[in-house]
Amino acid sequence: MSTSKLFEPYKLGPITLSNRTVMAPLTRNRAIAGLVPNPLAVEYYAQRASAGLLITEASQISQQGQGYQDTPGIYSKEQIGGWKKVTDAVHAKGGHIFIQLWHVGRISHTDLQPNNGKPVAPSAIRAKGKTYVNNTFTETSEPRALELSEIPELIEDYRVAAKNAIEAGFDGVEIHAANGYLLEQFARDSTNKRTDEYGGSIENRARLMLEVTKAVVKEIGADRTGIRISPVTPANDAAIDSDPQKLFDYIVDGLSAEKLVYLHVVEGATGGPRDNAPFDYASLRKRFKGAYIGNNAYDLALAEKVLAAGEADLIAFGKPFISNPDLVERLKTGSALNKPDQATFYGGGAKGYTDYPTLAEARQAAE
Ligand code: 8OZ
Repeated sequence: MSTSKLFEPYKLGPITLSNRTVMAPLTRNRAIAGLVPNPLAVEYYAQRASAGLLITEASQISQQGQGYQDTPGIYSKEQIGGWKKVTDAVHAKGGHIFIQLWHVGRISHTDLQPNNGKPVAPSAIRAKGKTYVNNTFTETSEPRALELSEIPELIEDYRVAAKNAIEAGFDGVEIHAANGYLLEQFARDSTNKRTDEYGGSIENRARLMLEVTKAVVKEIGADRTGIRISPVTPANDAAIDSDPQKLFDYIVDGLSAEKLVYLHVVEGATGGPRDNAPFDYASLRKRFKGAYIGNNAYDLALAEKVLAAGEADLIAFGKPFISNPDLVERLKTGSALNKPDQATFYGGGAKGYTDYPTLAEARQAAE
């Protein structure tokens, strides 16, 4: 039985997590009509409620913010109602849950956009790569640059989504500022070629992320607001910034000044190597006053090492949580893990979603 820090409680703002594991946000593309969370999501998240903190799959703040089919939203009454069932079930099992607020920016397709318009981005630069629409992988559409006059309504969409999240019973929200989506597109000089106050200098490129953060904090409070960043990921065709360290040191200073409850960092290439590019994560850790959540390819040994060294407060696991509803119990007892089935990650029903067995269920089945 492990006695590492990973299984000790942690006070995150007003809530106390029962341990230091976090279920990372995981896109599953199972929303039903109206982009309402699937009723199966109630069981899926409740099955995983022994995580210290659950973060939902990325959920778009508006129709414009959607980039893949069947991802849930957090902008309609029906969506709020669907999520309320999820949060109630998680809370009934003693768990805690944040929702990830998402705007994909240019990683979208005209078929998903209001009036089949172009997806929006800092600049009209198309991402090389595919999104999933109409039941198939499809090239992303050419985006258009957001007008300066559209930025206040965009920030307003984040604010309303945060308000909706609290109405839906979430313990807080995570602003998705990672993985090549809108806020990261604005931050990096590879994807942002604007000449107004949202482009050019680091200060200007960070502006949207910090303004969104301020709006969300003002609406729901800093102790219920976290953010996810990925300083050097190549995800979604976002070439690494010309000076990622300077950029993200500046951003994290700004986030810390807002007193956000946590900073969630994808270290390295999302879902890939942790050392794809040089970056000093300790610098972010030092600058940020709230909790630091480390993520990307952690196993038990690395999680224990990093927590023991004080390099992180919490550790987020992604794929292991897909295939192990009782991941915490398995890690604690040194038990084998179920392997995730990639074929059922995106779309479909209960298979590969709510049917992964717990240790007890596996034992029973073996009898
Ligand atoms: C996998 C497939 C589609 C979207 C991310 C929201 O990378 C995602 C995502 C992951 O942050």
